[in-house]
Amino acid sequence: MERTFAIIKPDAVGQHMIGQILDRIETAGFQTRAMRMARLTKKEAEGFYAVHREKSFFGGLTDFMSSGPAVLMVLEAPDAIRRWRDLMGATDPAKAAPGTLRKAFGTSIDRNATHGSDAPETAAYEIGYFFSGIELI
Ligand code: IDP
Ligand code: MG
Repeated sequence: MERTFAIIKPDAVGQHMIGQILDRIETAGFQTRAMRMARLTKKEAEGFYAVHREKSFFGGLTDFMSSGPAVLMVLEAPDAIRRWRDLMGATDPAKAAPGTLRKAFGTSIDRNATHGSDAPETAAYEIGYFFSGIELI
């Protein structure tokens, strides 16, 4: 079993897509080990995306991620990191495959509905950034 960290981003929450995205997560066979809603502060978003701090889109990305409530989740499944990224689709919804979440629910590369960890080390960092061990059920 493997765990990954997922976010339903503020664009998708604002468009009332939480339920549809959770339905897709459960239908795909992921177990939800932790979940809560939060509105990130700008500083929390900057810490979460610290790996991107030199990128041109960092300011816009962290503004967006702190612009409204998001759903933070720990998902578990065999090969969860790769399987959740496959279900999300490409970063840019315009390039995401049909049937993926970003194709269905994203509107642009900076409003792409969901987040997923990209490797075991980032999953461990991201899970620990938002959840303590006692919250993982
Ligand atoms: P990922 O979310 O698919 O792992 P990353 O490259 O880690 O993609 O980028 C983090 C987030 O930053 C993306 O989900 C997207 O919202 C945003 N982003 C990435 N590249 C761009 C860009 O070129 N312009 C604007 N936003 C971007
Ligand atoms: Mg990434």
